[in-house]
Formats: sequence, structure tokens, C-alpha cells
Amino acid sequence: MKTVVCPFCGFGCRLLVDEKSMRAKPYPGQPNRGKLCPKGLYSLEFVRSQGRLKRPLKRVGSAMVPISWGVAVEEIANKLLEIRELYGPDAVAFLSSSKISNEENYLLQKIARLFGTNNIDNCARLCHEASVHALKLAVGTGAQTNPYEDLENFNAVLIWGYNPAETHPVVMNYVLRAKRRGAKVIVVDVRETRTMAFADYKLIIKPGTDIVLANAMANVITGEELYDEEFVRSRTSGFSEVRMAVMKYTPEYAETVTGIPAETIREVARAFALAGSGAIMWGMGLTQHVSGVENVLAVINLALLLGYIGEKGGLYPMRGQNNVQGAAYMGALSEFLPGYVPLTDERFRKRVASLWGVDDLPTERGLYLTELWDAIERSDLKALYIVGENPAVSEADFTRVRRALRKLDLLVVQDVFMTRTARYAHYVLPASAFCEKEGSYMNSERRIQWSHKVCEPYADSKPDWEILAMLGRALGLPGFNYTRVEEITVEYFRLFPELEERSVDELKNGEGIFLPRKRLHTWEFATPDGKARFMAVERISPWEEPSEEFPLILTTVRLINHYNTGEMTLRSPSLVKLMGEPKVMINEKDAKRLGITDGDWVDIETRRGRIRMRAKVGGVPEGLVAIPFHFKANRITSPALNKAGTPEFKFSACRVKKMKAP
Ligand SMILES: Nc1nc2c(c(=O)[nH]1)N[C@H]1C(S)=C(S)[C@@H](COP(=O)(O)OP(=O)(O)OC[C@H]3O[C@@H](n4cnc5c(=O)[nH]c(N)nc54)[C@H](O)[C@@H]3O)O[C@H]1N2
Ligand SMILES: Nc1nc2c(c(=O)[nH]1)N[C@H]1C(S)=C(S)[C@@H](COP(=O)(O)OP(=O)(O)OC[C@H]3O[C@@H](n4cnc5c(=O)[nH]c(N)nc54)[C@H](O)[C@@H]3O)O[C@H]1N2
Ligand code: SF4
Ligand SMILES: [Mo]
Repeated sequence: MKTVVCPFCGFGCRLLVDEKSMRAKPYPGQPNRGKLCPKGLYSLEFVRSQGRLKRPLKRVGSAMVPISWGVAVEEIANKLLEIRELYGPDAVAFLSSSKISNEENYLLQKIARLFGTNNIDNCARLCHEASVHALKLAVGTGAQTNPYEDLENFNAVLIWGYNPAETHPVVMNYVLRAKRRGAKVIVVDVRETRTMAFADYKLIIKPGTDIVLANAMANVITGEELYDEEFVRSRTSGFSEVRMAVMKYTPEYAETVTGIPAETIREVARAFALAGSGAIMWGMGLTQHVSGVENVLAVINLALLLGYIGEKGGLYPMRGQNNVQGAAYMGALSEFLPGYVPLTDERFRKRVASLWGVDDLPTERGLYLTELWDAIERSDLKALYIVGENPAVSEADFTRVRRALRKLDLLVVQDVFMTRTARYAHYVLPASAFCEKEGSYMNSERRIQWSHKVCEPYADSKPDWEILAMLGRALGLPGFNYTRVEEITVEYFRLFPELEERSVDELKNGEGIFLPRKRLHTWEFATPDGKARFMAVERISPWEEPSEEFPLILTTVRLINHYNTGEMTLRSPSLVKLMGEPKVMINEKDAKRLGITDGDWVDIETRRGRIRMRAKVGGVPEGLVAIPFHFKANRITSPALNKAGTPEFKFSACRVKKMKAP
């Protein structure tokens, strides 16, 4: 039996895998304590599926022909160098993957920066980057503050724009244990979710009005003097601005905007404040809006008012992908060096440069993932190297993404499957799957865990770190002569003072290592003056308002047995058996008005285009339609970006029409 990290969500369960039968069962220790959801349980199935990429492929005309690893890497490197020679290093961009290990993310951002560009990003941009920006501003570190185990000790859990019963099923065990101890569970969502089945308070909010609700709760907490005066005085700044700003957000006003009764807002604000300790957990319902950063700031203000930090509470931006937290800590983001250190921090930047054997590194922030497509259209960007990312499906308004991908001089896709994105590639490189390689991953609570190799790489595939080491050498970059993955682990350990005394053996054999430590901000915040910053925020309207032509609001959501763009889940027979057909949810009244009954085929249309699926009547309030984002939703979603570069996946204006069956 070997321990392996689950390749799906950011909760970061560990699996015990029997090497002979290749069956997984849950690891009894931290963090999943003997539990798994179906995706983890059946995660080995996609590894053995027929669709795996077997060998490197090169586009010749309209055909993809097999070539050797040596030729593929040599040709790709030469083409990248040629483009750099002609147009400069910023004509090339690298997309890293929150599916690959820390070591692999570390290598790809090292390649990008040594190549001369900060055009390095990952799908965190589509996900929790607004949380990172807000947390950086307010508390100084862009990550979850407390471990999962703390959830059980708090007296209240506020779950906001987040549906863990489907998206992080195992974390629900922690929430439920808290509830059994008497903790109040409050859930805020635009529709009745599975998570609400466990809630003491279910708040159904109008889409995109979360700031108004959070400010109204702050209005009650300040107005009724329920805040923690000592904490506010000694550990924060900016309180008076926030108190002033929320004065006009009375519960009565908030009721008219959010649709939640004023009395309920009061009751919930009081219950949360009087609990004495509490966690706030949030997800894509907050971040995937043009107001994403401000949404998160408004919610963080509540924790700061009540002193729900350290022993008394925690901020839980529950991370999406299994290694999205690690990708960030390893520096696979266009505006941060490893450890979320800004590019402008000269001391740290020079330290990284000297570790890599050069004088300095580029200092201008690179392109965000969501800015690449316009840069390609403008002919500023000529080459894109994508590792484990499927933007032709996962990006908003993907028609323009697909158009841009076609225009590139060089597109390389390194993946385990021939993805929708790989179809546009000039070169496709077969990566080994998670259980075919060794490496470390970091989960949402910032626990670094080792994942062991349980089987040999499929066909002629190679672990991503080996491919990237070959690429680094072919590009003539210094320091890519790795022979074992552990050499990369030791190298990234050197960037973090907290890891200096730790060893790879400890990581391999124990319950993981928290970076930088288990609980953040217990005594001091990571801001320059050590204090948390209240940030007053005002309501921000969605980019696109419903109109006569497009009268309904469209949001996109997740289902428990589907995963993101489906490349992995659709290749798992057991999961395919469990998953239902994704359907558009529409309210009974809207359905009746439009002559739609349960199971009918409908067209959902926005200003970007149209998709067709079956309707499921019920489950959403009047005026809202919700579609599972998996597969095709992004043909029609809004590409408007927030300050952190995340699209407004959760709000488009749309219309729905009944169709004859296709
Ligand atoms: N089964 C499964 N699990 C997954 C994934 C998956 O694809 N499938 N993906 C993983 C990834 S990458 C991520 S990022 C996480 C995401 O995990 P979640 O954040 O839980 O995922 P979503 O379903 O996208 O969005 C959460 C909720 O936001 C609500 N919402 C929409 N608009 C608003 C709004 O304006 N205000 C409020 N308050 N709520 C709103 C939606 O109704 C939805 O219930 O899940 C991870 N886990
Ligand atoms: N409408 C709408 N769109 C959304 C969202 C939404 O809520 N609504 N959510 C957004 C969010 S939060 C996210 S995170 C993104 C996700 O967007 P993506 O990251 O593009 O989606 P995934 O399907 O997770 O793609 C991961 C890819 O990694 C590959 N892979 C798996 N393991 C390995 C490996 O070991 N090596 C390599 N090289 N490749 C590997 C898989 O085959 C797959 O192609 O989608 C975003 N898009
Ligand atoms: S909860 Fe997440 S990490 Fe755990 S088994 Fe399910 S998908 Fe994997
Ligand atoms: Mo995500």
C-alpha cells in the first residue's frame, strides 16, 4: 500500500493504493480521516483509460504524427528561442497546471522567468485569485488561515457562495461535527443547494448582491455594538471608515437589494456575532464576479469585526484544484514570485535569481491567463506552452479563445489526454498521470503532502518534471540537470525559511508539513504594520444587466460526480455510471411562462451564443437559471474580468426558449 494524493479537488484527501489491484481506499489519517468522495475512490480509472496519450505528436498539415521525445523537445525549444529572438521573451507565455506537483509548477515558473518573462499563470486565475488579492490586502497572506481541524471547534460556520456538499464533500464531515457540537451553520447562496440541507439558516440571495448583505451584517454588528472592541483596537486599522461606510446599508435597504428579509439579516448577524467564534468558508459564488475582490473584502470585514481569527476563527477560501495552492506557493502566477512575494521585492527576487545562477529576473507583471487571448489577437503573443489546463473549455466565452489558439505560431499542450485544447496544438506531449510519478502537493489548508508512485508511466509518457527538465536544458537555461524529483523538492525548500530545517524524508513519511505554519495571523498579521486592514467596499453592479431581450440571469455551478472540463471524470466508467446528464435548472414560474416542462430540450442564449440542453424545472428562484459549467457552458458566459483577472462566470443575461428535441 502506498499513499497518493487525490488528483481532483483542493481538499487534498490521501488515498491508500494497492499496487497489485490498483484499487484505492481512504487514508485513515489527516486530512481525510478515513473518508473519500466517489471521485477519489475511482480516481485510478482514468489512468487506465483508452484515451491516454501514448507518445509525442507533431502537427503535419491536418494530421498529428508521432515523433520521438528528443526531436519534439529540440524542435519546441528552437521555435521558442526563434520567437524570443524575433519578438522578445514576452511574445511567449506558459500556462502551468494546478493538477501537477509543486516540483513541476516550480520548474515551469523557473523556465518562464529564466527565459525572460513573467507570462506564467495557472487556473487559479479563473478561480480564487480574487480571494488571494483580497486576503493580501486585508491580512497580508493570500491563503486559508486555519487547518480543517479547527472547523470542529468553532461555534458558527458561515458558508458563502460555496457548495461543499458537491464540491468538497469530505470537508462536510468537519462542518457536521461542529454542528453536532452545537455550532450554527449559515449558508448564503443564490439557490437551494445540497449544502443547505445541513444549515440552520438558509439565505437565498439575489445574484451579485453579496456586498450589500455583508455590509448590512456589518451594519447590525457595529450598530448593536456586537463587535470585538479589543481586537478591533489592537489588531486592525481602518475600522472607522468601514463603520461609516456600512451605515447606509441598513437591513431594510439590504432587503430591497438582496431579497433577504431585514429581520433575517439581523437574526443571522446576531447569531454569528454572539457565537463567540466562527469560520467563514467561501467559494466561486463570491470570486467569479466583476466585484470578486470587493465581495471577499466585505466578508473578511465580518471576521475582523468579530476577531474571528487564530484561535477564535478562520478564513477558508476553499481551494479548487488538488494543487492550486501549491502552484501559487511555487510562483506559477504572473504577479507573484514563490510564496506570493511581489515581483517588486528586490531582495527576495535577487535571492531567487542567485539560487538559479543569474543576476536578476523580470520585474513587470506578466499576462493573466484571461488576458492571453486578446494579446494573441493583437499579435503581441506568438507562442503558448500549456501544461494540464483546458482553456478551450474552461475559459469564459470560449469561442474567442479557440479563435486565438488557431492564430498562434506555436502551441504546445502537455497533458495526459488529447484534450479539446490539444486539438489546436502544433505539438502534444504525453504526461504521466499522478500515480505514475513522485512529488509533493499542497492542499487548501496549506499542508504539503507527498504522493508516491504506484505504477509505471503509461506507454511512452513521462512525468511532467522530466519533460520540463528536458525543455529547460534544450533552452540552454542554467540548473536543469535534475535526475530525481527530490532534488527539485530540496531546491524549493530553500526558498522558504520555514522549510529550511525540514527534510524530504519527513515529508514522505509523516502527515505532511504546513507552509508557512498551521495557523496564520495568531499574533500578528502579515501586513507591513502587523495589523489587519478593514477595507470599506460599496456595491458593484454586474457587468451585464438583464434586459428585455435577455431577461433572465444565468449562473454556472458544479455537480458532485462531474469535474471541471470532464477530461478525467468522463474517462472513469464508475463515475460515468453515477453521473446524471447535466441539465439547466429553471424556476417553475419561468418554465410555465415559457411553456417548458421537466425534461424538455431548451436553448439558452446570451450575447455570446447559444447552447442546447434539457431542462430541470425547480431548484432555482424566479429569474435565475443555473447550468452545470462542465463541458459547454462557456460558449455563452460573460468574459468581463474583475481586478484579479477572474471572469464573471456567475452572472450573464440570458433568454431561454423551448426547442424540439435535436
Ligand atoms: N464535484 C466537483 N467538485 C469540485 C469541482 C468540480 O468541478 N466538481 N471543481 C473544483 C474547483 S476547481 C473549485 S474552484 C471548487 C468550487 O467549489 P464551489 O465554489 O462550491 O463551486 P460552484 O458550484 O462553482 O459555486 C458555488 C456556489 O456559488 C453559488 N452562486 C452563484 N452566484 C452567486 C452569487 O452571486 N452569490 C452567492 N452567494 N452565491 C452564488 C452557486 O449557486 C453555487 O452553489 O470545486 C472543486 N471541487
Ligand atoms: N462557466 C464556468 N467556467 C469555469 C468555472 C465556473 O465555475 N463556471 N470555474 C473555473 C475554475 S474555478 C477552474 S479551476 C477552471 C478549471 O479549468 P481547467 O484547469 O482548464 O480544467 P480541468 O478540467 O481541471 O483541466 C485540467 C487538465 O489537466 C490535465 N491533467 C490531469 N493530470 C495531469 C498531469 O499530471 N499532468 C498534466 N500535464 N496534465 C494533467 C487533465 O487531463 C485536464 O486536461 O474552470 C473555470 N471555468
Ligand atoms: S473530497 Fe476532493 S480530495 Fe477528497 S476524494 Fe473527493 S475529490 Fe478527492
Ligand atoms: Mo477552481
